[in-house]
Amino acid sequence: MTVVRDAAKAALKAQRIETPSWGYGNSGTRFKVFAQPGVPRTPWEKLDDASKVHEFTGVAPEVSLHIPWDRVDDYAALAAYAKERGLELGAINSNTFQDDDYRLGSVCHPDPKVRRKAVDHLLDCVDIMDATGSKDLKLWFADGTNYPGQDDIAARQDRLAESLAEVYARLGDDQRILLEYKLFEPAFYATDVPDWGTSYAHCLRLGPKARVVVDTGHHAPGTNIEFIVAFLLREGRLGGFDFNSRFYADDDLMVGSADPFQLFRIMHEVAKNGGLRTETNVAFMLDQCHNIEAKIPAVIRSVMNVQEATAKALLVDRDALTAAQAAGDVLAANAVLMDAYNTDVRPLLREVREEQGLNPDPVAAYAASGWQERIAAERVGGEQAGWGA
Ligand code: AOS
Ligand code: ZN
Ligand code: ZN
Repeated sequence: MTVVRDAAKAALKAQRIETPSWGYGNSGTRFKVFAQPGVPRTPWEKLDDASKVHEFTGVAPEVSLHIPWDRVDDYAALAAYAKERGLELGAINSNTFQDDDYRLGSVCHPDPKVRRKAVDHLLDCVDIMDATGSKDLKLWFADGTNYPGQDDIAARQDRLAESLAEVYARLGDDQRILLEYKLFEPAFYATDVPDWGTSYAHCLRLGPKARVVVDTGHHAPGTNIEFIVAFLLREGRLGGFDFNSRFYADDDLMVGSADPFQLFRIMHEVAKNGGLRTETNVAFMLDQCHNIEAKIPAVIRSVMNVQEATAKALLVDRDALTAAQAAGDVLAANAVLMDAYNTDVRPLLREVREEQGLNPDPVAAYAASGWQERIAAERVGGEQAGWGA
């Protein structure tokens, strides 16, 4: 078991969890967004906050940006600013859902002029990636219809495929499209990329630089997300995660808060199927909004929740599991998984942090750092980061 523990510790130290710029700003649900003192007013200040999360956890060096919420004049300067703080700019998230033009969709819109505008925005996002050094363009489309008959479902797929192909052709050799799916909302009848199968089919047509991103909050209740993860990893098409929790629909609560067992099952499939290896290139991103809870501590807690699920997944006794599965011993196989899940991994993670020169308790270390008091005093007025993602 010492060997397993040591390997787990090494993997935990190597883990990278990307945090979202919009998680630091005043964002939340489509209802009231409760303003908090000291929230960032600019993308630069969002990076300052993200650097605190990395400072106290040691595993969150990347920050996803959202365009236009994080629009700046000089993206190379923003990347340099990130670098000075030990950070890197991660996925660029596009926005083809906020303008009035997008009432009937963006890349699937029946009017070619609107599709052109949407595709041009996506191409702009690739230009930004060139400047920031970001490798991933994360696409989520709010496209869909609210009423049967409103538009032609198959024609919308054709428009989507055509738009995606144009963006794909613009990608550099080491850049990727990560295509996100979402069952419903804001469209209520037929979403144009509602599930992993639709995303996967488009990615297959596009080519090897297109992969599926799994937002944990975007499924029907009861969906077996870990099956999707295992399948996509096996096909080499899992691009990454948008981690969050949901109780009912897409509500972007802290990952691991609603169903830690589900997160463990997902991380077990990730770990078992090579998803933690650098070369597999799976992006572990958070996609969350913190509306009533303090933002930076919430991001720290979320990172820790991912670490805990990962630690448990890494402690699964794989030899025992394989042996029980081969013997058809249902109860023994299930017990192997449950033993790992029921292990208290917090002492192990405290050890990992100490070995990395970190405070074993990131939440307490952040609270003691005085950063929260400082930003509350220095930053007057926070920007509205945008509609909840
Ligand atoms: C929307 O529901 C999604 O979860 C997106 O991932 C979102 O668009 C993005 O993360 C930020 O805009
Ligand atoms: Zn998402
Ligand atoms: Zn979402």
